[in-house]
Amino acid sequence: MSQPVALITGITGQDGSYLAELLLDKGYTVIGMHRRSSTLNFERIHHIQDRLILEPGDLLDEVSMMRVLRSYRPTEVYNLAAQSFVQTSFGQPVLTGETTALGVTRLLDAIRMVDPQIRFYQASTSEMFGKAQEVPQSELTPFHPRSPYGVAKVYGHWITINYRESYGMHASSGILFNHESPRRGLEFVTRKVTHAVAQIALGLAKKVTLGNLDAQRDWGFAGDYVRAMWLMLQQDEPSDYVIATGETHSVRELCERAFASVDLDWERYVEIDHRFMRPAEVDLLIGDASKARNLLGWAPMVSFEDLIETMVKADLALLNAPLR
Ligand code: NDP
Ligand code: GDR
Repeated sequence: MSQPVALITGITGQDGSYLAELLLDKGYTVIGMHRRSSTLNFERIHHIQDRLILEPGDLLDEVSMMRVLRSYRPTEVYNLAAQSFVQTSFGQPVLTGETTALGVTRLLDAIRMVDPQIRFYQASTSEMFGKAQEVPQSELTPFHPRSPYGVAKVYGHWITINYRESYGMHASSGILFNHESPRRGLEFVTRKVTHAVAQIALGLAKKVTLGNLDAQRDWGFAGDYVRAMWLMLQQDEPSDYVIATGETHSVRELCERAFASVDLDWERYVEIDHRFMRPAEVDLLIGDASKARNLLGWAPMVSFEDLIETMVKADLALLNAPLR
């Protein structure tokens, strides 16, 4: 059998790097689409760069996606690219809509024209539940997004279903709850905290400034979650799946846990700044991943406690400290 070929958009992001590793290990030829920038941002894929085919392209530019699809004829496309930071979506709602919502249509339509047999994965999100109508949230929970990002992702989710229903495409959506790792962007709260903890432990900073400590999230490990993406595209039928741990923790607990891992009391170092509060907040997310467990055989393997400890250790190592 010939080698399977996968295209990943958002290859330079957290999930793109873990998914690329997984697919390479499975023997795929991996094409990574990245957008042009004046400085290279391949830090997350540096270690596998010589095994990847990297092609410039942008979700804002359908022509670039058609070109990549025609050149490499992938059998699977994973759409991980997005303006993914919720806070930024309040300041740049139109760009967020162009990329995170309409970008999905551009890619789906390019696939439809080049080869509608290509299997497609859309990176949907628990942010679509927003002001959740029920707890825990499953595939059947109604959406009530609370940010331009969440609204854009609802569009991306429904256009994926629409292309599935209209053109019979094998298009699936993973409704993934928050997932983190040492490769998480520094602006997201877990990494912001673990990086600050490492800096404080090493005497490089004195405090960390946060927003809403009461927000609760269902945090898992990104490496576990990309496995679910791949499993979705191996099914005979396309569908939508919630991927979550089923456990929730507050930002306050995150701080407690992260500071405790270097024997510090978080209350001495955390300050509140209203700049980090959002115009509308998602208060409580907790996912019910029973469908994925039953149909995909998927389960998370890394606990919240281990995840946070690993992230703190990685940040200490990054700042060149001896591991504790
Ligand atoms: P990141 O923010 O780490 O990565 C986003 C990627 O999208 C980057 O590679 C970025 O490129 C790329 N990108 C942004 N805009 C464009 C564009 N116009 N054209 C092409 N590429 C673009 O996100 P994650 O890896 O954490 O998340 C992956 C996907 O999953 C996203 O769609 C996110 O919204 C979604 N998601 C994430 C969850 C999480 O907890 N991590 C949970 C649920 C969904 P560049 O490096 O150049 O900025
Ligand atoms: P989220 O992640 O918005 O859930 O989106 P983020 O880590 O940004 O926020 C989580 C919660 O923490 C609160 N918070 C802070 N957040 C940030 N970033 N910085 C702070 O200083 C801070 N203080 C408190 C937030 O208010 C929020 O309630 C992530 C992204 O990866 C999305 O792309 C993805 O879809 C969802 O997870 C699931």
